[in-house]
Parts: sequence; C-alpha cells; structure tokens
Amino acid sequence: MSTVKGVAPPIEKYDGSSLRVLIVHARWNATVVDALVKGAIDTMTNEYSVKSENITIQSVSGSYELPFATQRLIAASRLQATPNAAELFSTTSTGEQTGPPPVNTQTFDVAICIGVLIKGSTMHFEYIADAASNGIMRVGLDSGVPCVFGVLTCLNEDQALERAGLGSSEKKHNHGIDWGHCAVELAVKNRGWM
Ligand code: DLZ
Repeated sequence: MSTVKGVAPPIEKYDGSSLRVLIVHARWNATVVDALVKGAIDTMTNEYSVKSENITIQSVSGSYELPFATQRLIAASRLQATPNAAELFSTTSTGEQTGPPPVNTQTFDVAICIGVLIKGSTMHFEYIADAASNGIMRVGLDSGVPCVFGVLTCLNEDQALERAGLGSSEKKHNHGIDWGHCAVELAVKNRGWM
C-alpha cells in the first residue's frame, strides 16, 4: 500500500564533491545510531560524490551533548581556517599593500547531528529531546552552518530499529538516508544564499 507520508526526492541532482560535512553522533543506542550514520554517509558519497575525506565524524556520549559539541567543532574549525593576523596583508614586488586575502570562515558546509532517544519510565526522554532539538536548531541559526536534525525520538526499541532500517517490517526505512539527501541539498543551496 502506498503512503502519503515521507519526503519527496530532491528536485535537482546536486554536486557534493566539494562539500565539507560534519557528522556529530551520540553513542547511546549505538547499534541504531551506527546504522543511521552509515545511511547518511553512503547517501552523500554514493549519490552526490561527497568525498569521504571531507566528512569529519565526532562522537559524544548522549544526544544532550550534540548541540554543544557541534557548536564547538564549528567554532574550532573556523579558528583553524583563519590565517594569522600577520598573514592577512600581502604586498606586491613594489611594496604596495594589496589588502587582505579572502578569509575562509566557513570550514563546514553542513552538520548532521545524529542520536537516538528511546523513551524510558522517567521524564529524561522529554528533557533531552527538547534540549537537543532546540539546541541543534540554535546552533544552525547562530552559526549559519545548516544543522540537520538527525535525532530519532522513539517510544520503544522497535520504533528505533524500524527507522534505522534494521526492523523486521516491510516499511522499515533508514532515516539516515533522508538526512544525507537533506544535508547535501541544504549545503549546496546555502552556498548560493550567502
Ligand atoms: C541519560 C540518557 C538517557 C536516559 N537516555 C538517552 C537516550 O535514549 N539517548 C541518548 O542519546 N542519550 C540518553 N541519555 C544521555 C544524555 O543524552 C546525556 O548524555 C546525559 O544526560 C549526560 O549529559
């Protein structure tokens, strides 16, 4: 039976060969998380020619840590990309100052934050889901680096497995694939919006 739910495929065939991607993932519920990370990476490399050497992968303990780590990694990459003050001005052979060269302040084109929350018997789930979703949105808006929300918020383990393509039903689907499509589209479009 067909369904109306889900994302339509991207309209264009985007070229991801020059994109630099940051993936930050949690290690809670690692079996599911690992499948999601793989789904995102395979989609970006196989379908958009994103180079594996241009994908930086970092892990944190839990989903609550995703926004902080992502924000710090984006900031650190920008510091590394900024030349020393002394190198900011170049001169011609006649000693004429040519002004600052373009400064690369955008080392990651996109970040994907991946985690899996599985509801337990306390309120932990609600607090972490709220903090992670708001935090990831804030990092994207504050940094200008689009941050894909790759956090599953599941009511039980079966839901998580189904959404990572590991379940037993016919409708199982790896959402990491969608996040890979989403990341490339947003990164390419954002370059045009800057
Ligand atoms: C504490 C906790 C719990 C109960 N459940 C999950 C979960 O299902 N998925 C996840 O990614 N992280 C969980 N955590 C850990 C928190 O995200 C966080 O790492 C700790 O509260 C420390 O800040």
